Amino acid sequence: MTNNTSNNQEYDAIIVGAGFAGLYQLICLRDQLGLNCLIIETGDDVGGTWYWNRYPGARCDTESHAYSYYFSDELLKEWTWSERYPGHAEIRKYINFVANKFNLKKDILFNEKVINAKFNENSNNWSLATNTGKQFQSKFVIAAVGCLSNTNIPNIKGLDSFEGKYYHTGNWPKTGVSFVNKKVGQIGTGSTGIQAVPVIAAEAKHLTVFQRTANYSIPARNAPLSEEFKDHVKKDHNYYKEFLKRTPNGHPFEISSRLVSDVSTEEMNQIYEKAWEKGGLQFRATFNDLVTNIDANKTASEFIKGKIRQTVTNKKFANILSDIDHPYAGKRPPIDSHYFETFNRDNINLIDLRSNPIMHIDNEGIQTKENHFNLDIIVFATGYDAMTGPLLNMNITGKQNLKLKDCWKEGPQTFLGLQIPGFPNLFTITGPGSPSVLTNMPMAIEQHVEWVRDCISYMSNKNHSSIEADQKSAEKWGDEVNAVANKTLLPTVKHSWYLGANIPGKPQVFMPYAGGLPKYTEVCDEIKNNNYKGFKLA
Ligand code: N01
Repeated sequence: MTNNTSNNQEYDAIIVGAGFAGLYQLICLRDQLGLNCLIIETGDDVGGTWYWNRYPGARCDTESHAYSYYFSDELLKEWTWSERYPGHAEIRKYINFVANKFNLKKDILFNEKVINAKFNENSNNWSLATNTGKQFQSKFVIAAVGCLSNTNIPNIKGLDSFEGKYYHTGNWPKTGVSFVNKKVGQIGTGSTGIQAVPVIAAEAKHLTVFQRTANYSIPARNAPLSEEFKDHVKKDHNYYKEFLKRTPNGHPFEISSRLVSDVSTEEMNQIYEKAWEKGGLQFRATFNDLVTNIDANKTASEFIKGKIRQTVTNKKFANILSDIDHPYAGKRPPIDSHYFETFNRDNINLIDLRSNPIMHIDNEGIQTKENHFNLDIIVFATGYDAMTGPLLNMNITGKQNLKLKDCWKEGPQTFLGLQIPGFPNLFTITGPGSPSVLTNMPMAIEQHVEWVRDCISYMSNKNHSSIEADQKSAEKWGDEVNAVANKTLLPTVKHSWYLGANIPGKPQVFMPYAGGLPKYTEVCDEIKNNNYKGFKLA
């Protein structure tokens, strides 16, 4: 890959990150508005989250026909997914296909990480610096850095002394990792850990899973797509384009309007059974009140716990796995391929860290309160400093020397997750305060990217050189984000990464907007149609 840019260049717009968001932003600003743009990307290729997440079993849990760009009919006709849920390698193929089709790589600077971004009030532009000392100037900066790109390896005493190898799932070696004849320990049982366990156990000599919080999971029922379905998606993509925009989470299924109390227990169980057989995230769409009413939620939670107990034959493991302390879908609900069944293998062990916590790591492995585990490889499926981490990592300084890390010491404050008061001409794609991680990401990304494009186009037409979120608008939006979240069960799960609770010392604030993508889009459109009311234009 060539880096065809010289040092200290000036751009109309610099986009940070070459994932789904950054690539589409480049198309919008460069090809549609004719701006002089550059993407700066840490990796050596496009892909964003899928560039880094190559761990065993890594697969998207949005169905492939929805996990696509919808802005180009031509692209929708040209690309064909092979499976119900796309694997990480196929997604990288797709995103490379897009980058090549739109000739994007020539405007991407790879292998450079933005480590500083500073707004210059006199010249009304941004200075960016990278880890290799390169400097750039740009009128606009668009942070397309992803919500889950700042990996979290917990600070466990003695990790440095471990003589085996250790890896974080979100920074997986491109060359892969062989588990053949290895004793492996995996810490973490979130969406990632649940995908990794069956694949690692199938290859390794032995796998020990260290679980802190037991988790729900629904079978994904992944399978190759039939030729009929592939044809249907190509022929009817306009139907999905409209559908995905009107459904709250941007997924390709209807959310039922019925409440749990509308049906008999027998009917309810039949509905859950059918959804379990069908598999996937639509399990949570079986009833309208699963994420808002704790009694309704308990019925789903108990159903899944029952399935875990039926599946896992070792009673001790079954109890550890089904001892779940929070409502179903209160945390991000995982889907899996034979996760619970894997605990019936004879080369797996499960440790409940709540009763038997990790004390330290030594040269040979992991020491818990009660046992020592000799290991060759430790896999950290321990998640991310989500949403705010990737932005704070850029060391952003706004007007009057305002540091983002100081502004956000009590938690993130944004207007619509798109802009931060005090940081003019900086846009954040799927930033905190936007639907982002609660939706099918490409849908949320397209909406944001197009909003930013239209905003910059408006500024150019009206001869504005600067836009900045108004402080009061951001405060009001923060209240709205909280109010909407509080109508759901999501903020009640105190160990959720949605609240930043997985990172010691991180302020605990519910970060995504839970009101759904259609409602959010309506708010954004109204602001746009009112000449960007709530933003200061100059
Ligand atoms: O991370 P997580 P993830 N000691 O934070 C445990 C998306 N995603 O990478 O629950 C011991 O959810 C932690 O325990 P606890 C999706 O949005 C998408 O799995 O904090 N354990 C938990 O079990 C998802 O939600 C896809 O008590 C520790 C696990 O590590 C998000 O990424 C696929 C620990 C971390 O779970 C993040 O998922 C995969 C410690 N010190 C992921 N620290 C798609 O398919 C943490 N843990 C699109």
